[in-house]
Amino acid sequence: MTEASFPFIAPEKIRRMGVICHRHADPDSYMAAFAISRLMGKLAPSARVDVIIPDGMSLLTRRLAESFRQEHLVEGEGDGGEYDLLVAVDIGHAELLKDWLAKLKQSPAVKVLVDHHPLQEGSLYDHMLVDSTASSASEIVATMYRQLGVKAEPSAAQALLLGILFDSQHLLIAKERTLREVVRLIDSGASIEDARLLLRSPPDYGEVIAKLKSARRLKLYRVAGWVVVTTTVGSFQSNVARSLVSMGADVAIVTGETSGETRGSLRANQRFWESTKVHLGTDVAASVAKDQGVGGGHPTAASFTCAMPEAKAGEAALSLISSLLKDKPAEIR
Ligand SMILES: [Mn+2]
Repeated sequence: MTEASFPFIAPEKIRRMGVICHRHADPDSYMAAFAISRLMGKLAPSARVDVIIPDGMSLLTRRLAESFRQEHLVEGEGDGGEYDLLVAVDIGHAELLKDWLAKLKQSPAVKVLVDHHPLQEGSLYDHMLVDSTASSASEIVATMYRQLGVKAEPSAAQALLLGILFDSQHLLIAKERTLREVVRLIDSGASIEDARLLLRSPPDYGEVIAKLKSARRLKLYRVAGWVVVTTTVGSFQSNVARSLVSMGADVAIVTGETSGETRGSLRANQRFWESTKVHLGTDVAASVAKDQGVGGGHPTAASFTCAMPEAKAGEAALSLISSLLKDKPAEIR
């Protein structure tokens, strides 16, 4: 399936379409959806395009969405209207569609997935533009524009650059092809300086406290020569895990109970992934949550929710990683 066949349905048959983000939409998901809606403005000018936010946006996304306004933004349920085309973007696990998973299943629309997460549930969709080697969903959308021969207008180019910067750690993990797409977006009118400024957030002291408190509760382990840390915190699990890896941990396991369930966030550095090939998404998060929750993600960044208490969930992830590394965790005191 190639990007050039998008939208897989005759444009004149599209009266209304929806572009669905994942729950707690991040900038990559929102910006990719925004750019798809602009793309449809060129491919099917008479179609009404809704950008659908099934269950909230991150604070940063909310702020960015002020500058990248969507004429038809549907938050939550929607009006029950019929869609001819539904495009899900940056979804990862289908559960992240929340209430829209059932709507997607029941809808007679042509269903398309645009994603850079490893494919977990393909049977939902009629067509898939999935490339887990792409930096971001936004990069895939940039490729769609190029292969369809549609020039991105400056606001769409800027949106895609924001999505790519957000998901690639400001290009730190960008591959050559990502950089080539970035240069093309700049040629279409995007500004990398503006994008960096827009992504900069004022400090959130809730997050600062969460990070420092979880540092106080940190447990350190040596596993097959790697430094693995575990901690618990009630919110900001992914931010905490990311900052522990930037402090030098090879793997961070952060779990916390919120509203009746345990959320876990796992991060590793690139060196860990390259030398061990332990994939935090498919090997760890998915198996920890198996039978009692959902989990998945990327090789070095993954998350899960489950019914285990927070400490148990952390231990389960640690023992799974240890067994994959064929070693026992030795606590460093
Ligand atoms: Mn993404």
